[in-house]
Amino acid sequence: MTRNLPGNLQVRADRIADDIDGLAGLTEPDKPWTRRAFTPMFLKGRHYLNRRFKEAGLETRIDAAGNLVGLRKGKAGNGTIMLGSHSDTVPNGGRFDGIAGVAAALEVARSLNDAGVQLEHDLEIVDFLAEEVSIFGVSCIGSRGMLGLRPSEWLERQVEGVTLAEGIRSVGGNPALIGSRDDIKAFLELHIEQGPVLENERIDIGVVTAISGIARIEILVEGRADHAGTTPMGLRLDALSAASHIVLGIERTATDLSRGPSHFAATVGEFVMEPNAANVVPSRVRMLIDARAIDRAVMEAFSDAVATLCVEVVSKCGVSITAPRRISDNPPSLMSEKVVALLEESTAGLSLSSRRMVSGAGHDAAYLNSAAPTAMVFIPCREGRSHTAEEWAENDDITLGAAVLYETVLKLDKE
Ligand code: HGY
Ligand code: MN
Ligand code: MN
Repeated sequence: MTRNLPGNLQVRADRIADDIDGLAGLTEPDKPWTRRAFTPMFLKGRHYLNRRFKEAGLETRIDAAGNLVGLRKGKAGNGTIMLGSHSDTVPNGGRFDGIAGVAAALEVARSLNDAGVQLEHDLEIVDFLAEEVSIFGVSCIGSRGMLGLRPSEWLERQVEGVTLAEGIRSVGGNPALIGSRDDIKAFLELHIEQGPVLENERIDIGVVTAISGIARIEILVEGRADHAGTTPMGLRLDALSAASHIVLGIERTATDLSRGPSHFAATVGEFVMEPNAANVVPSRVRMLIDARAIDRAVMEAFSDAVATLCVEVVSKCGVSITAPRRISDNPPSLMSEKVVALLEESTAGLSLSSRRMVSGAGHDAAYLNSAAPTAMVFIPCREGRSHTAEEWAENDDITLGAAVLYETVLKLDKE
């Protein structure tokens, strides 16, 4: 929803728009908007941001984990207030997922300069490396790396002949160094909601109280390749039809669990069948479930239900199914009540409406939360759509969110 911005905002909408558009101009040409981590296009985005960070008077560096960090010095020795998000995208993703948070954070730094404010604390503006699931199949590589939370075995993951360690080096990081930060006073991340609540309820700001845990569960279904024309229906071991029973069972279970008191969602996001030939009975299916829960007990209930479903499908279809394997399992992250309250104070001070909410999406903030009091600012996005080229957020809404960040940095700085 466009609006008339209050006249007394410290932050400027035009500069935010310039950065959103500047990054939107850097996308794989035939797949708007795509700027995947570890690609030449991503490095073009980094080059753009590095220039804009410097223009804002920030001292820039690439840390060992591969994050772009812009430092605005405060008075020595009081620690760091950190703002940031990510500039990498999913394929054919949006112009705002992550990017809005980096642009808003950068605008806070510029606006503090305009106001001649010297903070007690250092301020860091961060573009975290590879928040999205990249070619290496894992997410939040930079934020985990910054805090020593990146599993060491990830570095040897090799895709298209490149290891993750080489990928981190390619953006200027040093994977041999284990990250650790004990100086972060607080972390704030602005992000588009990626859901419809704020728009539907016509609320300006979402204050995030928890970030869902994310489990990714792999299931392999082994059938038997046979001639599609001659094999009697009753004698087939059709891996695809067996997998279909599992997929529909997952949808039923997730829908039931989503009607419970806390957020739950699950999707079979990756699905590969073999040999994928019209006249061959499918012999094998690999599927990857992405499941999100705020309540661990609900995630375990889902996981148990999937295991039971697989046993039922084996006896029904005669195929063999490997036990569902959790290839990643990140716990939910409860935000700092103190920082949540400061965000609400800032929002009220700006005469903006706000509501508390949880995040079904994962964010770098989930990891920063292990090192510092952390909370997030959500802003509305059109029809709640995200991870699609149709993703859209109004620049005025991003600007209001940036104003909330600005006011909250000032409050944190005085503590
Ligand atoms: O998948 C997520 O939740 C985030 O958008 N990376
Ligand atoms: Mn995303
Ligand atoms: Mn994101």
